[in-house]
Amino acid sequence: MKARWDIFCSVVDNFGDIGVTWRLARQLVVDHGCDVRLWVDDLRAFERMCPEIDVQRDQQWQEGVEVRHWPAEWSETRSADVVIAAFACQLPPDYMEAMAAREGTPLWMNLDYLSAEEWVVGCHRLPSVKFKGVQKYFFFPGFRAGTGGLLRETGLLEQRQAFQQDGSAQQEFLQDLGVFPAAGSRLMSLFAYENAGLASWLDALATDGRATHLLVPEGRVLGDVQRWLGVEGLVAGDVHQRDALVVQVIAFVRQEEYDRLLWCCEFNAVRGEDSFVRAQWAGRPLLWHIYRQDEDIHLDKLDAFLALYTAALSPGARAALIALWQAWNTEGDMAQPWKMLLEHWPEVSRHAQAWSLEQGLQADLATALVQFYESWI
Ligand code: TRH
Repeated sequence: MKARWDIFCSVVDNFGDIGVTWRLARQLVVDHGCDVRLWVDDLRAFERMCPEIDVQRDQQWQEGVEVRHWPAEWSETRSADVVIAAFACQLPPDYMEAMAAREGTPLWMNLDYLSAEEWVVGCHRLPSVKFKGVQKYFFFPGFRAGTGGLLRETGLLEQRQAFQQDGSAQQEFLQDLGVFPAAGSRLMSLFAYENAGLASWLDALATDGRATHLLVPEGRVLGDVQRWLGVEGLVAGDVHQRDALVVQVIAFVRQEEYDRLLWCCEFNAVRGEDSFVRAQWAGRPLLWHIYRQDEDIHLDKLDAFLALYTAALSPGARAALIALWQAWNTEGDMAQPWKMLLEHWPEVSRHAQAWSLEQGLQADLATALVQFYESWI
């Protein structure tokens, strides 16, 4: 009999919580034949990346996943075989009672945040709290052997490579988005939080010897883009040129299209968790705007990733990449590090490709979860 999974997602802010759980839910259905219910407390955030979502409905099916609105007032529900609380969200107390009352004990896991830090390996799959005999486990995604790996759909890298080798497929995709970059220009994407360092980067791009076409999905960074352009009320479809730089605002697209967008670009600025991983699968150089945390603990996470990611680079390329990422995450001056990075572009590009293939050798997160469940029963 198919295993039944319940995934609980509380949308704290932004799109990462729903982005990760929606991707995981679909993959469990498509790649592993599981029965999945995805409980989401905010269907509006979900609708942005999956426009078919009907925000009025408490129960609906999307791509083989049973999507349930997680109501403030919980009504009695039987527990599944496997229960995932995403990002330490608290399950409804009545649901926990249902887990404890169930004949066969369910496997209960907390799906944690992604981090490249070393301690993650030691904590992955460890028991956490217990509720009336039901044991909860930590499950950590990660880049290192001994972690739960990264979300990666079956065949993703092959699809990406085929698309990147198919110039007309890329052109058609971009045309559908209304994107027509000038021949020879460097296509880049920018998905970021507010960042006071942006102006110095845009200045550098505008005065660069090579033209850049920068795609900016609607979102939090638009205020800084507007300030730099000296305009107001930017919306999807707007295109502005300043010297060598064309800035184009595009609509927030569905997740699959966002992947293709990343695959088309020579360089991607991404943020949070899920877009960060997707940019790595794109096999192209990237810049990460990490989600800011209290007491700057996010900077430790940033350093841990940089240490892993740049380990195989030459000293010059490593220094350039680290300088750029650190400037971006401290809202510093981007001009000099960007110029340094351009000097190492071929190496950094080759490395992005090699990194994606190397990470692709690890078991993906959904498979690791299924394997954990199978070894547990
Ligand atoms: O939206 P985010 O900033 O989410 C963050 C992080 O997950 C962070 O770790 C968490 O603590 C915080 O939320 C609460 O960035 P992230 O993780 O990249 O999620 C964005 C999602 O949006 C991702 O699934 C990709 C998707 N997306 C689209 O589907 N279409 C688009 O056009 C764009 C730009 C993104």
